[in-house]
Amino acid sequence: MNVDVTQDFALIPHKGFGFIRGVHDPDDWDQICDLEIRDSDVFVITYPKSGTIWMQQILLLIEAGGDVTSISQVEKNGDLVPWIEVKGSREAFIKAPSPRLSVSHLLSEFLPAALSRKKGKVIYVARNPKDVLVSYFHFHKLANMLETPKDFDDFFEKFLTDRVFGGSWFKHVKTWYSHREDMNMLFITYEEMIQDLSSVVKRICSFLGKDLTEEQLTNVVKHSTFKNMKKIPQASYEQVSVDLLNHSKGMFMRKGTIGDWKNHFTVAQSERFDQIFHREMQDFPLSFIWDIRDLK
Ligand code: PPS
Repeated sequence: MNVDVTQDFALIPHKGFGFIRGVHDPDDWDQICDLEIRDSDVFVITYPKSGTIWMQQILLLIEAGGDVTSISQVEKNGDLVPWIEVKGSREAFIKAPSPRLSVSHLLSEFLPAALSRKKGKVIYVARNPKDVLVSYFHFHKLANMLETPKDFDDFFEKFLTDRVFGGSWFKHVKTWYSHREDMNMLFITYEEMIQDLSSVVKRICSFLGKDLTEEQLTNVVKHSTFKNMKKIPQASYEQVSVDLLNHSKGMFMRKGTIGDWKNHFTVAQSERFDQIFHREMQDFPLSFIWDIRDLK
């Protein structure tokens, strides 16, 4: 990652979205949408903290037929499945051999327009936003490109007023979901992955047209569990330079569960969040699991 971390944490507004100084290059913002897309291209789209690095690991393992040694040559999985919006990725994408696997937190209008002509494939991963908020709060403490929050209450307000990279969680999920018919899109949730990873991996394989043996599927699942990913430095981002992630302040692979928000939200915060959620999502056909005990 060719990023240049600064101490100016104010997001740079561009067409209603805030970019991170030093991490995102203004030259890319209006050019990513013009990229030519191959049918074999795969974009994983997430609001931050919704399962991005988990999907990086799964896609890499599917490509390698479950062989975990395929990632041993790199420092981190993001070298193989880069964020398309991070400086340098766009140029690298143009020259990369197929299949090109990328991740992104951007809104749909910034992504290649060809996706809306059913070129390439999109996997959108959504996570319940209370857990997203908590995960993002902790990530802000270790990520040097993001401002360390004063406290949880302060971050709670920032998240609800869209003053974080990624903007409004509601807008992100809803606008991407609205493209599920015009794009080749698989829409999955983090909670489904927690509930039954094996079924989700099979759905991803079928979506990508990958025909893995039972043994290969078993290995993909085995090497992408939270416990095992934590032991793989490339997957857990433990080898990333301290300039970017300060692991003495927390781990990328933190809890990996559903419902940790209950350990952070006050009753008043939870009720306020619920009200906003119901207002924003009342016409939206997606439901989330908010508590690990609600898994079937
Ligand atoms: S980022 O920075 O936006 O790319 O972060 P992202 O990868 O989207 O989200 C990080 C959260 O995903 C959790 N994670 C997992 N959970 C369960 N199983 C597996 N294998 C897994 N891999 C990553 C990670 O722990 C972060 O969630 P929290 O709640 O902070 O633990």
